[in-house]
Amino acid sequence: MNLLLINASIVTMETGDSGYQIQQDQFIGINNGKISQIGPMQQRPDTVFDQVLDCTAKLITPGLIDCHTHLIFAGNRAAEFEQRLNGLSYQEIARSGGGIMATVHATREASEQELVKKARKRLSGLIRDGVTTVEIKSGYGLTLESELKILRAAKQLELQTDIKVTTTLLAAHAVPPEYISDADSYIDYVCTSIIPAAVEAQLVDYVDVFCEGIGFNLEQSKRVFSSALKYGLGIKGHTEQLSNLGGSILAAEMGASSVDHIEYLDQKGVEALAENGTVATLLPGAFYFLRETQLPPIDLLRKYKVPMALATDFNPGTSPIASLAMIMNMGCTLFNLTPQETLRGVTCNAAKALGLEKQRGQIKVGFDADLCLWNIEHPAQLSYEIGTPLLDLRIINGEICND
Ligand code: DI6
Ligand code: FE
Repeated sequence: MNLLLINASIVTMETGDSGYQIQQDQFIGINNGKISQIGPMQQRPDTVFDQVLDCTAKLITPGLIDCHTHLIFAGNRAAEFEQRLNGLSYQEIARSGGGIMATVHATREASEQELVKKARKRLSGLIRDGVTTVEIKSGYGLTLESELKILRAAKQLELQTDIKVTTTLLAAHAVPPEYISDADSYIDYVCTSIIPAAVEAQLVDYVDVFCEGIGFNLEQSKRVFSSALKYGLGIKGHTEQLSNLGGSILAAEMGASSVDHIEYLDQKGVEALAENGTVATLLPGAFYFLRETQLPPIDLLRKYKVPMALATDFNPGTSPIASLAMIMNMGCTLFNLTPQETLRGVTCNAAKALGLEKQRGQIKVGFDADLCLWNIEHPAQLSYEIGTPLLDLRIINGEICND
């Protein structure tokens, strides 16, 4: 199956500023799911293609990548939202057994099929906004069986839809009730039982840790990362979200592909990211929903040329926002990112956060033919307009998606 796109206006997102410039009157040839040729229409190939798509009046970008979600869980936390509006803090609710643990209880009760069904609805919001790849974390099971159930549900989602899924084991998300006064023993269990089982079942690409006062300390985080690396998995961290424990430096020095949230990251932390090629993943949805005031160090990240990714962090407690368009707008309005930076954040830099920078996130010969056709004139519209469906269609592995 091959496909030829003609009369295309494309934004390639290749490195350098030119990647954001609109290139008019282009063709894109696609063979076997990969981009095989790109060029001006005058040089359109005369070989026969199975299908030709006229892209007049459309703008084409790489398919969008949501590189940080917790899409799979049961229950909802609207009551807790209400408690917060009545004066309790996120940390207070967590310490009193609500928060992440409330979702853990509901998720343990749910069947794999129920979890898939609920996640498909949430995913439809991301698809509406042009997502073609999504990262999905476990972390609402906190037992071997239930963490694997969540990862299997993530894999099911990939089989049942056209979306590409990267899976991340976040068993170190919170201390479960079974280990409540013994976090170290829980970390033993994560390292010696859950990680090996997830590897054995081929369910996991990355391992993540919530390194925070209400999560796990540096020493515990280090043990989890070491265990992941021993099994050949990638690592990433929820770090410096609510305080600065030094988790980002630890993760970066151990080779993390990204550190995520990072509102409290300081200069030393930014330097560590720059030195180790670690992506800074910004999550303005959680910042907004928790009404945080501490801004991530955007100017320092720019100064040190740290690639910035942007993601929904979709989850029931701090970011129940299944819209990447909304998040791109928040990236601009709350974090002062430019529309060029937000688009990089959900294409090339998001690909890098998932170790996929040589395959996805740019329109480039040899890359996966994952594309979005938009009914827009300028790429800044993707960060500007909220709620209007701007997407015409998505192409994944060279196949036109019908949704
Ligand atoms: N940080 C977050 O913002 C989410 N997880 C994390 O480590 C929140 C998870 C939740 O409240 O359910
Ligand atoms: Fe998260």
